[in-house]
Amino acid sequence: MKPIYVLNGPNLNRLGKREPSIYGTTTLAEVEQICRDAAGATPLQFRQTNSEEALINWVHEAIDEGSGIVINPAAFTFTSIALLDALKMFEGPVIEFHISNVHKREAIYHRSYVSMRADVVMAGLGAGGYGTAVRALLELVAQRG
Ligand code: DHK
Repeated sequence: MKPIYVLNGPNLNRLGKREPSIYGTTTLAEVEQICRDAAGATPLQFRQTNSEEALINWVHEAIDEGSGIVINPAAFTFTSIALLDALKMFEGPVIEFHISNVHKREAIYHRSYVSMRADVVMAGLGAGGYGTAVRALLELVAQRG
């Protein structure tokens, strides 16, 4: 089976220390382990970057080599048409994931470009929700055969 991709955007490398009242104290390394436990035997590419170019290049890689994407684009969610355009070329299932409930936060976090392509949007489950997102993605991939 082609790998699933879990892609993370800017500032998420600071998880654990970053605004714990919003993002909790789980580190990115712990998030990766949560995803790998949820994926089981399914191959998984787990990445994080503060660079828009790198994130877009990983979506391009997934277009050729991946079966599904869970993406937390972080701030690029609300700014990047380029990322949306890249995701539009991906044919597999896409889950947009946010640790916090962005709709409960400041207005700058309310309008997502990524949601224009995402099949599913998850927000507010906390860092543990990454496991739920990976399991949901595996189901979508299986449904699509
Ligand atoms: C993470 C960020 O960095 C913010 O820019 C988003 C998202 C929310 C999160 O909840 O995972 O607004």
